[in-house]
Amino acid sequence: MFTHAITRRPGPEMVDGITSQNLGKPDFELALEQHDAYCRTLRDLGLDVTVLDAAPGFPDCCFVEDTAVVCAEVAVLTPLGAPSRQGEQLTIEPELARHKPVVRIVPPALIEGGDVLLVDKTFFVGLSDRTNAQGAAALADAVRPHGYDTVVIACCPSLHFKTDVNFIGNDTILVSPCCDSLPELARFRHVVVEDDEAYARNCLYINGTVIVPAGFPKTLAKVQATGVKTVVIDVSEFRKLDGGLTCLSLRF
Ligand code: CIR
Repeated sequence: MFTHAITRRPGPEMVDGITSQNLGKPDFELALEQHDAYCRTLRDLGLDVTVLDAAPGFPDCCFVEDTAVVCAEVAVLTPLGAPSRQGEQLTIEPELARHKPVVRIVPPALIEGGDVLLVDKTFFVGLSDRTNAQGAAALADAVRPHGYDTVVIACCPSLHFKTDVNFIGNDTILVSPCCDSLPELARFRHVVVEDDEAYARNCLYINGTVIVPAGFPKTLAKVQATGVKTVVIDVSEFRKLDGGLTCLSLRF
């Protein structure tokens, strides 16, 4: 069960955030409204939500998921692989320290939270342009004393592992065709999301409800067919920066 979430409002600098999309610049005012709605949804699902102010100098600072990996026992600060985001993890440390003991991973280990999926007591870590093998090993070292296993996966060439794979409850994952046959994921039921709705692979599971991004009817139907409750919200302005639903919060 999650009880808390930390989010961070985007700042006007978000228009200079990193992107691989060709969807235009985000509309800052609309992004603020969508961010408010996102936080409201988490509250409606029972979470105590802390909303931080934007961190000047970090255009991608609203994507807090990448700055840390949090589990029940500890918060692990992650040195981000994107050069313009390096150091961003330190801006979240004071807030995390209010809740958990904090462990810092340091370069040359690099790891972003978007590459880390926690299910029960297992961390699945995808290697990517943002996360290297040293980063995965450092995370494993930080969480092993608390009884967690770490499974390292050399996955598809996507931005993050959770661009391709997300947990939606009932032992089920949403998965890209490319990651569908990974032996490390064989223990799960798979719901394959085809490339025409690739963005919707990044759904967010909160305590029995799956938040699904607006505009992806096939994925919504597939998620609903698993029997789980769903809520749909629009995060179009964050999509313009490659940001999905999971990356807008840290949950614990
Ligand atoms: C970035 O490229 O770092 C941001 N524009 C998007 C980060 C998305 N993070 C995530 O999916 N965990």
